[in-house]
Amino acid sequence: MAPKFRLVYFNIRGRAELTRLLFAAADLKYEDQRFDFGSDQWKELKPKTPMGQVPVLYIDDVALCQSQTIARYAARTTGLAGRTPLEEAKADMIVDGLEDLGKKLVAMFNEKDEEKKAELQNELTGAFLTQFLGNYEKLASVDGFFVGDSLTWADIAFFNMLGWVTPLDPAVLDRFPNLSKVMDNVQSQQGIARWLKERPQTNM
Ligand SMILES: N[C@@H](CCC(=O)N[C@@H](CS)C(=O)NCC(=O)O)C(=O)O
Repeated sequence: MAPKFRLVYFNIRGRAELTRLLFAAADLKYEDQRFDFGSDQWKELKPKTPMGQVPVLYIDDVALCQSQTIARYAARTTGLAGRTPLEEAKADMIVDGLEDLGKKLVAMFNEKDEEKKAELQNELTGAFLTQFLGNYEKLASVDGFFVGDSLTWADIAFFNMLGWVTPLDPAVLDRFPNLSKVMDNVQSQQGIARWLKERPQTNM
């Protein structure tokens, strides 16, 4: 019998959204359990989670935490991890590389001082992104795939991460045709297109 999946997280996209997108791409049914940070539900659950944090994916009674681990498991489960060990490694390389951009985004979003925040944003959307996206452009194919000739979790992870960047600079991908194609490939995938329309609208 197929296992029962339950993904537990706050009511934000945050660190759970990549897994939600992967499940959506494969039309895999799961319970998308959400609660608020300050809720009694979270206070009660926190000590019962493996590392005191969410997201946690419950696979029947097994609790898996660490968002990247969960997403990689979801990618393998849905056939989106790559077809061979080398393809898997290439996809992992793309996903792990996105962490460098993720860290800069988190630092910027968490900055309380408005002047410093603006400085961090300028740095990010300037030289850093130009170089970062220049490298990623070379790693994507003209058909818009990072690995092989079909969608993998690398494409979906890129799409998900760029969702935090495009509100800061909507034209950021204009000079990157391969990456623009990756974005198109992901958002036009049937399950993902449906999820993007129906997912809860949250500001993070
Ligand atoms: N490395 C962990 C970090 C998880 C994490 O920082 N979770 C935050 C929410 S995004 C959390 O649970 N915060 C509440 C708390 O620590 O009490 C992962 O990627 O899953």
